[in-house]
Amino acid sequence: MLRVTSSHKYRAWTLSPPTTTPLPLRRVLTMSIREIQTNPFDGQKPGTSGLRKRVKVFQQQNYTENFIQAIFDSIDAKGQTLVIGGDGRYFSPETVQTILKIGSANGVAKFIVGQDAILSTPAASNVIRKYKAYGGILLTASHNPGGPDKDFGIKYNVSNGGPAPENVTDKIYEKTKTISSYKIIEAPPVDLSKIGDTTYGPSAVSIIDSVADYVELLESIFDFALIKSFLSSHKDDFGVLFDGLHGVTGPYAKALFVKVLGLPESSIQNCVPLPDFGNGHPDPNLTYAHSLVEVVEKNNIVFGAASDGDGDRNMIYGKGAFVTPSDSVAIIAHWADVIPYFKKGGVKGLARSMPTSKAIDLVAKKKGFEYFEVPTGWKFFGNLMDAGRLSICGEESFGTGSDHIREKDGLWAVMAWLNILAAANKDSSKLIGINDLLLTHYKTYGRSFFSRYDYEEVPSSGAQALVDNLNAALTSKSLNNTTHTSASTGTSFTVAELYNFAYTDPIDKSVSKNQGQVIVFSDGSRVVFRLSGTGSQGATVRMYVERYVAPDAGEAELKRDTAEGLKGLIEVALELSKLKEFLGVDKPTVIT
Ligand code: G16
Repeated sequence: MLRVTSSHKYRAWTLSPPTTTPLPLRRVLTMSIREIQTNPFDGQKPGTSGLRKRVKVFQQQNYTENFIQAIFDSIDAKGQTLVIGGDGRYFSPETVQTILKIGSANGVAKFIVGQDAILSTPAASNVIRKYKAYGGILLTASHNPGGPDKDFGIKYNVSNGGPAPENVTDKIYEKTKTISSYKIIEAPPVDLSKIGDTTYGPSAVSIIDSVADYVELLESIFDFALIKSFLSSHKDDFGVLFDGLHGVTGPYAKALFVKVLGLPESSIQNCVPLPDFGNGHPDPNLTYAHSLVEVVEKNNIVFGAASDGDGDRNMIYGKGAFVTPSDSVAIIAHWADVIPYFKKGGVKGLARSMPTSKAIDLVAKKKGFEYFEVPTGWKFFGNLMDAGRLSICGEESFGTGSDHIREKDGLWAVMAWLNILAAANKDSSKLIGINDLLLTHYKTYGRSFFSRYDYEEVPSSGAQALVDNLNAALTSKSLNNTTHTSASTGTSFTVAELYNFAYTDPIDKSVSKNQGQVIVFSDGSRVVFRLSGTGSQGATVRMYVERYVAPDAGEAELKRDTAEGLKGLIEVALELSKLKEFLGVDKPTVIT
């Protein structure tokens, strides 16, 4: 039976009752717009990278709808093209349909959607840029676990392909506080499994291959011929293993490693994306990427790498060789001219997030590049890139990338390392591996020992008390000039300065305050305390420690184990901050 309904924007025919059969491609339906009454939910404030909560929170009636309507109320997407993608985690397919319904009701002209709701975060950034979309909505909680009892996330990206800046996310949050209704189209779900175009009420929907555009992009950046020839001439002494941790990168890795580079299928593992990531924690670090570490060690693999749930993070790990993300980006910056993209376009500038070690600053100084220190959050790099002042940047949180897109890019970093190793080995009679590159780098620039301690899901009150105590010491200057000695190493550290990091964006002059408490010691060592903005439960406290040793410190010192190199400083940092006392915990949940 057909009935006529009136809508705010136009009159249309609708099917009644609505069918749940997927809408076949090319079938044209006209649909009505309904306005549904709703009430605001507390706490829909996007964090470091979008709104991340437990799936069950998103599943509450109207919770997801409210947030999506708040996005549309904060942007002007009428008549525009919007990209939808994500890491394929649990609750993604249904949320894509919700976005289509609400987006269409809000006047979006066209949706570009990754097949099966899949588009890695870097791939989505590329699609937004390549097809000149107005923006995109990414369904991901990144490295957080997935599944019915785990996490989901929604993130809005703007037309440069990068995460929305704070003025946009603040606006979205304000809208969520007062929302009273959302607009929606009554329509059967779109079949997300078939590539092709269809119309959907007043909008068009284009389901695209999730992988092809991204592979084409990387082929335009790296010297794949060189990498391929290096790998084929080192079949016996340069094993490669990529671990997708059952995140979104599986199909991308298969295309790159197996199809483009011609490596065997055994060079990739855990490369089938699963909605719950195989019940794992898709975070490429030494704790959670143990599947990679174990196989690399057991099979003597020279080059291993892993990426996270949505494909923007990376870890480089070969047999007996771990590269900290801070060193990784510094090394990529140092070797940039062997990568065709930078050889052709030059390096415009370098940057890191504040807690990331200063290793990349040293490269910038030596090579005469401009460099920046921004708050934690990839969104802070975007303006600098758009202004043509930043080419390569990274974060200690396993994020590395460049201005080829506006997100960090896990597979880009892995290919950068392969390109660099291929170039380094070009005229070498002996195989140069990861540790050789690290040592050469330390001998040139010195080494920044770096580690991060995470205290996950601790009570918010304890975390706040820790921060308040540091702020009190900042105001009273009570810690300044005090000397602290590590009981186990006997090393002393004198506090030179304590400050709360604030950032003024050099391009739009926007100010971001309260970005972490920094304690600087007289020898240049640093300790930073920050509350994470990506957790979904309680609070997560991060403690970052950094100690620099000069290039002439001697090989033994430059090659020292990280934990040993930082032992004294960590002890002093814990004592100074009274962290254990405030958080009521003895040990960190994760050490990276
Ligand atoms: C996000 C941001 C990164 C940030 C990381 C950790 O990464 O994009 O810029 O460094 O979170 O943030 P926090 O310390 O606040 O938890 P991802 O990979 O989770 O999107």
